[in-house]
Amino acid sequence: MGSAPTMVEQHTSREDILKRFTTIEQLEADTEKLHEMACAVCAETWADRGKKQTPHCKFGEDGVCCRVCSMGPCRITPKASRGICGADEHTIAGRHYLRMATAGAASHSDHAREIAHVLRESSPEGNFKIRDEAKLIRLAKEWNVETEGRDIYDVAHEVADLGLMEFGKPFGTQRFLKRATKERQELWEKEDLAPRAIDREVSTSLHMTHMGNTAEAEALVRQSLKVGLADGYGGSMISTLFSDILFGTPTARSTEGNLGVLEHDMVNLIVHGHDPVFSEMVVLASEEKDLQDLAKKKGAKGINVVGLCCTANEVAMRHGVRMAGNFLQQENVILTGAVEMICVDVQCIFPALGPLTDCYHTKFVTSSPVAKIPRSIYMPFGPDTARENAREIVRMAVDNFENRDLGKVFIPEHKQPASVGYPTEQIIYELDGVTNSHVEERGSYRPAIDSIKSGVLRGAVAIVGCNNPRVRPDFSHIEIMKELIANDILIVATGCAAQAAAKSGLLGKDAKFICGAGLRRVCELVGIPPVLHMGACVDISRMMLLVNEIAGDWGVDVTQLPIVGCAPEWMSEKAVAIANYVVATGIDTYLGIEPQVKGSAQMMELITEGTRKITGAGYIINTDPRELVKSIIDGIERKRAALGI
Ligand code: BF8
Ligand code: SF4
Repeated sequence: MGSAPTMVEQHTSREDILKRFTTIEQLEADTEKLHEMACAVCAETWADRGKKQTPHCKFGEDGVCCRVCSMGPCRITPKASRGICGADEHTIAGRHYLRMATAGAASHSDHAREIAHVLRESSPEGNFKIRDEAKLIRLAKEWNVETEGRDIYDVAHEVADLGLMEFGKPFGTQRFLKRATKERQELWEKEDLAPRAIDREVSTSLHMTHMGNTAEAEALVRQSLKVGLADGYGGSMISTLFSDILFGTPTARSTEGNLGVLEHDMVNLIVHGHDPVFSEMVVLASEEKDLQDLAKKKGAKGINVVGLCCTANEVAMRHGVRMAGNFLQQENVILTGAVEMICVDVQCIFPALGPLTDCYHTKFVTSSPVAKIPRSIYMPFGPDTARENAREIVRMAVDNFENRDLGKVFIPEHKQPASVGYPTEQIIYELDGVTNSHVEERGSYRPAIDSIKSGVLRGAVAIVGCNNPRVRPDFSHIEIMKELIANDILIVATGCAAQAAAKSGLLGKDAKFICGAGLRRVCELVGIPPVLHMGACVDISRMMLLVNEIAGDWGVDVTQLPIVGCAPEWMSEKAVAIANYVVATGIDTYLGIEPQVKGSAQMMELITEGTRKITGAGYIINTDPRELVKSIIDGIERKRAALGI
């Protein structure tokens, strides 16, 4: 249970409270100083490259440049309303949009497949063991796998095999669709949106967008929803649940976020990317005594492993590993001059890290054949050799400590306390505490639903996605979150959005002091922050489970809930896949960056209004964060009014 505010807290002014947070201006000043230091060593940053890339190509921005065959590239202009084959702007923009969603779904799902293979290789003596048996047994029962009297690893291997079949099975649809409400399942069947094997949907999408196939924009948007669902209820959900089984279901824990987590007197080792198989092992290796001793022998106080991007979220919520920052912070960590090594697995890794690390003593290690990057040290990482690989990586970082050039070191001091690790189970456990003080009996959605019905909480928003230099990075995340919590709207966050919250202090318990009275009361009663960290981007699948269960318990369709999604600064193709499965689930999705389809009026209509006729939800797009947050609040209030609450 959380504690009541102390006298001091009750009498502290809002201005004093606000001083406890790191402001966007402070975050920007740190970045600016680091970027100046980059200039001094002739290094380039995203800001330099961004200047050279603007103004962006208008055809690309509008989605009306096609290069899917070598008769092209073809561009739609006032003079040329069709490409050589006759494709118009709607076809071209629609195909591009579907290809983005497809690449996103493929990326999440390939990551999931790796984890499924690791689960298949798990063994009591091996590098990867089963850490959440109860979750494995529940899933085995859901999938009709015999559990009675069997060795837990036999069960795990059979579950892994079934999981792997989800990628390529010739018949049937995704198993996890059954976790959605009955209404959603029926709708997906009726609208032919229920995804078959994940690889099948990826292949079909590429087939549809090949020269000379689908030209109808609506069909391309429908397939975007379907391939999105193959991600959300296929790849991402498999990744999340199998990771929980292998590495443990996260629980609430304390950590810190922002560049101030780097240490002057320790070996700083950054883990960056997405796949927890790699980062888990590096974290464990860094704790081994002989490597810690080696660090001391080299003059360091120890080994400081910190995370970046979604890997940071994975290891923070399972080990409390501190988070150095999000996507656009990946160059900043190198620019501090205090990082011995940045080791990466897959996705969202700037190729710029190669030339940048050349300007510093920092070693840049890549570990996956999926993400080989020039000017990195490639050290392939496999389940059998994982511990040895991880030890070698850590040893290399430790050995590099003596090469740190103190003249190049600047570590910004800002960091914030953060509570992380709120998967679905933890959120329900915590929110059930609003009325149920019996810790061991908690697990009902009722108090959460009642808090929303009574208006103590007006609703909930999932804030997700990347940061993006097209807008003022992190500004939209932070401003939108502050405004929502001030309006008694609970936030769940993942990915780089969650990291933006961590950097500013919004994952800390002080954030309750800038909430509306209702949300503050809930935070105080149960001791949670108003922005709940749910994990990495694949963990948006956790959010899908949460909304489906709440809708089922409430007895309404998902579209009726005062719950929406928001990606204020999204940039990646994975975000397009996510947005599609969120909309397919019936959840309105507010975007602060325009999808690159503006050159097609039909596509703009389809993604904002057209999907609404199919799934009951669509995009609301506004590049002004103040207007975007206002439309979110209005949207939530409209849903409340329609429910009569
Ligand atoms: O998968 S939020 S920049 S790190 S894509 Fe990438 Fe975007 Fe960050 Fe995680 Ni998600
Ligand atoms: Fe041009 Fe059509 Fe080829 Fe695209 S598919 S490049 S529009 S000819």
